Amino acid sequence: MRRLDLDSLGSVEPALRPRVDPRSLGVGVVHLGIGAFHRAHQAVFTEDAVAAAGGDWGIAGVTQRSADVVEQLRPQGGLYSVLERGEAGTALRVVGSVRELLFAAREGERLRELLAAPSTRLVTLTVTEKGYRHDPASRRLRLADPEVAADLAGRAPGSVVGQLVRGLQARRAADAGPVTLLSCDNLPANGAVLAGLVADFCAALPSAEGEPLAEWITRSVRFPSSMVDRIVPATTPQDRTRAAELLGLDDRGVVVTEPFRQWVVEDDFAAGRPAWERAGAVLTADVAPYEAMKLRLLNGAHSTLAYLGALAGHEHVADAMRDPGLAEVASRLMAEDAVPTLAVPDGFDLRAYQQDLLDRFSNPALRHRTAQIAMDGSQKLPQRLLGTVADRLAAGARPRAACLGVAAWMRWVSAGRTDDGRPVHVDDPLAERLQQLTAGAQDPAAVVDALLGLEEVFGRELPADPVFRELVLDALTALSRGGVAEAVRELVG
Ligand code: CS2
Repeated sequence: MRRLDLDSLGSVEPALRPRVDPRSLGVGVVHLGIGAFHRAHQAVFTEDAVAAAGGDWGIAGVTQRSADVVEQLRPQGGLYSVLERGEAGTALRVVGSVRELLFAAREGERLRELLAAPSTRLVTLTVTEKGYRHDPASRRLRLADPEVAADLAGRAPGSVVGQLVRGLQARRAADAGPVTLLSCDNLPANGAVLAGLVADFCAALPSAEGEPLAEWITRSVRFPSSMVDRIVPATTPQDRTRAAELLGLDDRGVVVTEPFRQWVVEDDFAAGRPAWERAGAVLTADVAPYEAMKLRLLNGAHSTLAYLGALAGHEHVADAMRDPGLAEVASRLMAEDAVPTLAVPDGFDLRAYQQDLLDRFSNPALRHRTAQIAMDGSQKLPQRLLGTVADRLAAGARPRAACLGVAAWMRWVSAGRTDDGRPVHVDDPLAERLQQLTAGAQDPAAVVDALLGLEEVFGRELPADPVFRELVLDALTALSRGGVAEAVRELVG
């Protein structure tokens, strides 16, 4: 079958083609971390914004860890399809907003050149929580991280923050003007966090180099925050086959997603932006209420369903949702624990939002693996569950569902096996530490105490709270004794 590219695009049904002529689109955005999420989210919003209001906002997509996406998309002229799978059926569109691809490890020079180009006015990021190389509890850059330390010593940068700071240094030297750095990762106050990490990196440089750079950054660079939302599971061979049927072409870069998409962006840009509001995004002065709502309700419930579901032998989130006990845990976590901690914008219907989340999780057309969401828990727990727990404890409440989520993570990283005896692979930047800490732990109390000692995850206050320890220990004890079934029964009856 012929491959999708700029020449074969003419054979695709017109309604499925990009909404902007890719050949006419110049690059204005550099995106770090061009995985499936970016291609199904910001790249779609950007194409629709340009279709509605114009602008040279084509994207140069940078991969960090592997060259796979470059190899998939470069021969296709950056084109790929987005396959939307909902209850009502499947839809496909080809997206053309990605105009250039590079693999940072091999093309660092080109990355620096792009970051220093006056035509680049926006740098966006989806590098996942661990890509920031910070301590989630303190939100400071881990200066001792080997990648960060090597970047500080002056090699061609390998960490995201190193790449950004060296790029900004080149931009300042080239007098290329202001630019905006927009984080699109699932971290609270992601813009402020990124600004802080860039400042931490500058402060660790020799002062003659770091100080004037930091001063220029303060004047010339904006770091708005944003809340992103779209469920994007890993693409399966079945998705590729389905896309080929709809396209009549072979597309190696297909991404699969749900019909829903949402983007709330703090409207604070140094050098313009695409008219994303014309594509359905919300541009606002304060993203914080939306962020907290999304991280605590969607991601908090997602992670809880992922750990409990994976331990109980459910391969996908929709399978876990078919288990009435697990669906009830998700719904109580939201309604009883998270909702009371949220201050939502006026007129926002939180009840409908929670129901929509349960429906989205139950979408049987999406094969979203629980093991995929279970990854990197040490980087996800604070903003997804621990914030909720801390706020509820401070209010004198007992957030049992959220503590069950924390205990399920503890079980996942310490038990080595699922309830039915299948081996667990812990994929986490702290995997080795987690393993060492819990290796000698003989009983649930020892596991809880060992893991609560992880200050970079739990901070100092929570581990010292006796109610928190008690709730997590009760849940972990039930998980160890009678598996997910018993722990869920204890919570929901
Ligand atoms: C998921 C998210 O993998 C995960 O940890 O919880 O990627 C989730 O699907 C998105 O945040 C939805 O917007």
